[in-house]
Amino acid sequence: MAYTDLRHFIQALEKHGELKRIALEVDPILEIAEFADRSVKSQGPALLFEKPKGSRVPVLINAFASMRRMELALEVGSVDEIAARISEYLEMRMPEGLIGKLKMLPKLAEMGSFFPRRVSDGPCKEVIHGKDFSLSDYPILKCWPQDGGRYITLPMVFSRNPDTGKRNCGCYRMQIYDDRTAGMHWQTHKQGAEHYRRLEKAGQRTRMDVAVAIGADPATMYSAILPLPPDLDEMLISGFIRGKPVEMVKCETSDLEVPANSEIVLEGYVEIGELRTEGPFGDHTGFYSLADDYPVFHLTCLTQRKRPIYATTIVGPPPMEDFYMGKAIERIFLPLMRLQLPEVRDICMPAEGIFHNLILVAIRKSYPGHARKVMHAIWGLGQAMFSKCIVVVDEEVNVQNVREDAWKALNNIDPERDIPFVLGPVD
Ligand SMILES: Cc1cc2nc3c(=O)[nH]c(=O)nc-3n(C[C@H](O)[C@H](O)[C@H](O)COP(=O)(O)O)c2cc1C
Ligand SMILES: [Mn+2]
Repeated sequence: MAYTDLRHFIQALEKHGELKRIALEVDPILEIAEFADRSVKSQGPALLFEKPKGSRVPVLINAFASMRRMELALEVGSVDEIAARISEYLEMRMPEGLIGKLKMLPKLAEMGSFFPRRVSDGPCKEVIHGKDFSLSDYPILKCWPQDGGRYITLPMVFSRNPDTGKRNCGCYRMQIYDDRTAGMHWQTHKQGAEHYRRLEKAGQRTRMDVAVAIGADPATMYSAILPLPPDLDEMLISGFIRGKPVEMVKCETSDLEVPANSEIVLEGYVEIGELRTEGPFGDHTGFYSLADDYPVFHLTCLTQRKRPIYATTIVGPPPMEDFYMGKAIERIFLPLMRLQLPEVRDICMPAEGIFHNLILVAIRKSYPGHARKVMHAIWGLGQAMFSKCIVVVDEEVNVQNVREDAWKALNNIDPERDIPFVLGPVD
């Protein structure tokens, strides 16, 4: 049964002993992050800070920070079940004969039921602030001592492709500048940045509508980080994962839509051409990302539930919450990778490789040079383009066992012959 919203998921976490409430006053400036870091490093539960200092809004963190919690979030016994469901659809072909076609009808009907649905109202509109509102009312974290400020770290950022009209939702951190402006850290390869570039190039409009939802049912929140192809709607994929359409409601000040079950919605725009220094930020690499110029998000309206919950995360030296979110991506996307590359048996992105520094790949090798073909193919696959090192091993090596991989790979390579260097985009 699909979660209706974030609080429904919180109930489930609590029921399964996966959540701890903290009634003590804790400061969103550095303190909450420190608790969250220690908790995830010691396999602790998700944390709900009921009394963040300086705000009446509780803070949820580490809600996805273990494989068990990922399974609860996606409502599966194992994330491999989602991979299996994807494979089932991928293998679906038009069958022969009437009986065969009739048998397919239920599957096709199921597919139709994943599409997002527009509704006229929703809990995210319980309170509408058109005039008096400030980002400082929310317990937005400062995560690390040298961070440039407070950051919204787990938003769902909605925008539309100006050419196709297709919606995108991506998770891009936002640095708080003041009551109503924030940095919009969409990296140049991401869809938000692509929409911005297209508008800039068209040169007709000076503003790009952007809506930011914070906190929703977990599949919808999770869909914002999935490395989907451009123009594939994250809300459709969330519907597929939940087995229930995502209900979307129109914004007050733009034509964008946001999940009706959101906790908090920031409506606004990015001014084309306006850039401002963003960062530094203690990043998922475990190092600070340096300050750089990014677009500025201007808040024009804020809508929320009566008593919203603020969902966030911190990234830093691995493993952090994002490792578990990424591990689930690794499992869910394997069947899609195998569609292009059936010789791939398994892949592993170990925590220390922070997603883009290392991918271990086991293949069924059929010919000389096969490993090189696989490497180049992976560099050509969506966000796998960021992979700094791809290590290809034979299928009998268990890529999930990093010790075994280091041992066998290092023992058997002739570095001069076996390591090709190439140029490509980086994270
Ligand atoms: C916790 C977390 C924070 C993230 N922060 C950013 C960010 O600040 N900028 C960015 O471009 N991607 C960030 N990402 C990665 C994107 O969400 C991810 O690449 C996503 O697939 C982008 O979606 P898009 O392809 O629709 O643009 C973050 C991911 C996670 C899990
Ligand atoms: Mn996308």
